[in-house]
Amino acid sequence: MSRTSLSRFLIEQQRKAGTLPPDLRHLIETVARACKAISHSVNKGALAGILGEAGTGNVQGEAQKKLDVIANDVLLEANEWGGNLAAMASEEMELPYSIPDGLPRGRYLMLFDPLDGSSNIDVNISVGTIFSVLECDESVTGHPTEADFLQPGTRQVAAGYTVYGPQTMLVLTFGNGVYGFTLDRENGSFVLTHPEMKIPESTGEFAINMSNMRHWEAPVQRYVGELLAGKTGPLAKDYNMRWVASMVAEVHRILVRGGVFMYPKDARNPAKPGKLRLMYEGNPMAFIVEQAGGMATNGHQRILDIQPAALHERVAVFLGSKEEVARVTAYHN
Ligand code: AHM
Ligand code: MG
Repeated sequence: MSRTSLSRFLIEQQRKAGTLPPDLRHLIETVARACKAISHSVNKGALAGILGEAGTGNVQGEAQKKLDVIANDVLLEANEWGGNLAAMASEEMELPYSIPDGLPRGRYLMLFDPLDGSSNIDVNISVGTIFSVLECDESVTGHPTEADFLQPGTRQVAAGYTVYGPQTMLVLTFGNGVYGFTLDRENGSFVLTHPEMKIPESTGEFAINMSNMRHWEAPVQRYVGELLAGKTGPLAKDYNMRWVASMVAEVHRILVRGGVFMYPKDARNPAKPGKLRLMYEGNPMAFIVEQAGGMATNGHQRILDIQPAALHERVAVFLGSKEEVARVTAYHN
């Protein structure tokens, strides 16, 4: 059986006129290498003494796990030498990280959540890395600042995630479809196993943290109420529910077999539009989901159209199979 490695896939994309610039290809190769290293650490777990709390907090006031910090360091270290980035931003760092003077600088900006779903690490459930790539404006000559990152998701030139589950898989888009690669641990290469991933338009599966039900707004209460009502309700269908508490795992499940994922606004934090972060969770996942034929909104508008006002801005998320996301969005509007 002839296998397409990630490297071969990327070179082929580059050769198809104009679809993938060489520096973006290098950047993706570097990110993939970093994700392999993170995958090794995640797999070792307690054997390497890296489970548990790091004893520090991030800018959002969340306790960092040791593996959050390790994954962040791996991504920074791998990419600062690559020569393709002008700066990086991460869930784990308050401010953007500029490529140090003296190292080659490129024209891209990358944002990432180094280890998403990290409450799952200590209990051996899937976690993941999410990343989003933007172009740095040509007028920026010095070190990019937060303002240079504040571009809507429509400006992403690439996005992807790696899920560290029973298999480690890298899923990518450059804006012409979604491609999934499985890590072959024996030879250390990502192999194209899921070409042209497509989300089924309709679904019978939803994902939401039901324990927050009493805090949701009326349109979400109504929609989830209808899902729960099953065959005898207005949707005339029985639905199944899953909640991994790891967005990467939920989005991956939805890419493979359909479904709708929701993390709505919550009355406990009226000032925040949601829990998830727009720039390194909402946007890259929305780009991937749309490229796979699905839909992603904040209840009112397309996530990709939102003009961010801050690096760590939050967003309500409804994404997945078109029919369902369209329905819950219509209930809001
Ligand atoms: P994290 O980036 O701090 O790991 O938080 C994001 C995660 C998502 O992966 C997941 O969908 C959500 O938080 C789960 O939240 P909850 O524990 O409220 O169900
Ligand atoms: Mg996260």
